[in-house]
Amino acid sequence: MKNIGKQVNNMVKVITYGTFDVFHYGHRRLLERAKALGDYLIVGVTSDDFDKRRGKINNRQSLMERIKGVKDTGLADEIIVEEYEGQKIDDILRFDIDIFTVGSDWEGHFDYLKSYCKVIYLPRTEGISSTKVRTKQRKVKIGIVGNASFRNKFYIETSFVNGVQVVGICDNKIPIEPNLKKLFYTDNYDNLLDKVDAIYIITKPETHYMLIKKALLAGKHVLCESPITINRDECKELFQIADQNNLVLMDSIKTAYSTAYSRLLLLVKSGEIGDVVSVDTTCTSLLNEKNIIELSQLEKWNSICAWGPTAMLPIFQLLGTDYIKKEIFTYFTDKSNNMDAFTKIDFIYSNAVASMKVANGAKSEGEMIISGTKGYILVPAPWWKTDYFEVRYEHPEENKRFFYQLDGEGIRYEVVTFAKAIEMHKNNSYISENVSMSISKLIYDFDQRIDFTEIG
Ligand code: C2G
Repeated sequence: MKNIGKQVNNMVKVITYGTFDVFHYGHRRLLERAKALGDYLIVGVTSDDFDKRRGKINNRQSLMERIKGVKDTGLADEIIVEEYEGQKIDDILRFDIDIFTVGSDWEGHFDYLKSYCKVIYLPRTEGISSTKVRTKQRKVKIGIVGNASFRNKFYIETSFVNGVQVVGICDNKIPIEPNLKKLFYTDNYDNLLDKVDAIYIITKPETHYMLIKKALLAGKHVLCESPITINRDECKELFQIADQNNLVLMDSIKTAYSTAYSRLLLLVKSGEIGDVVSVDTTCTSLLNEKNIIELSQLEKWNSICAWGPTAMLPIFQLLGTDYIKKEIFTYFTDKSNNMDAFTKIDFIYSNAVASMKVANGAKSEGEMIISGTKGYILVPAPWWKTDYFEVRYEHPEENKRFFYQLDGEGIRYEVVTFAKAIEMHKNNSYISENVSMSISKLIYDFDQRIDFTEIG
């Protein structure tokens, strides 16, 4: 018996789901056959978030573009968005579906839906797939510059991203990491630049300016571990060169690409905690045998360069870069080499204050707190690679908790953004040039001891 919810009596309703990235012949054939199974076809297109959660981060197209691909066929009577695990059951009940269908690559996977409607697996069209279409597009060849051990993590994360490939490495020693041994190796930067379309720089900050400038002048795109330079004017100059030459120059701070972090920014900007009166960030990691991966990176970087950009990011992104005053407090371990064990910076804005603490020679709670006139946000340690935060109010029963999966500490999403920026000829970095320049300025002020107090 058909219920009242049906649009026409005895109409057979069919539903199918998919990502439909770079819509191709296989998709069309699937939709044609799905449509032929009944009278009314509903197509569920996966949301970007849902795809991310199920491990598909390589979509070339956004949700809207993918929906358009389906719509243009004229085969779907209705298009919906698939957003969560278990939604298929909800949809089948809600739309009073008679037939669920999907390609035979999913054979058996959706048998659990048989208690709700008929399930039909349609033979998959051989010889075509989104992956094939995507890989036909030329890959962006990336070269790594530098010896920080973090480079291995970058290499591994890059392998999850379509359209890019790490092909070479420039360092003064042959890499020992098994992954990196397979790459083209050179100790001559020009040789590397000859072989790549883009470079990822993970050397000490004082070397960045020359490396970036050379790469840009050679027509190569650049992703550089923050800070881009240790001087604001140099940073500005590099962005100008990139701009004039239609090249991408991106500041690399992986936290900016964590879903939880970017959702948190939007939540705050939409007034969820009222006006922001204070942003407080702490990033510390004491060097010991347990964090050997970070050890060799931080060994060479002082606290302000290793952690400063990450700690400054939410302050600048939430309160802007036009602070009225700042004061830097530093505890040195090795002053002659500019090695700070601990640095705290206080900022005063016209309507708010902020503070950041960074250390690789001292320990504290690595959390972030954003205080507002209606409530506050707490991101527990380690906040810079978080998948979770809480919005807290005066009455605890109103508190809200948010969780967003974070894969690869944000690195793979950062590389996806970099690759897309190169492809679209558009700098779509999550970190504005202004924020990057302000980070460089603060590092400069630290080096020049401007607004500076030494403690200890
Ligand atoms: N398809 C096909 N032949 C191909 C490629 C895809 O028949 N050569 C079918 C798939 O089997 C699927 C539909 O086209 O039914 C959409 O394919 P994708 O966009 O790859 O969707 P997928 O990620 O498989 O998502 O929860 C089920 C998923 O939503 C299906």
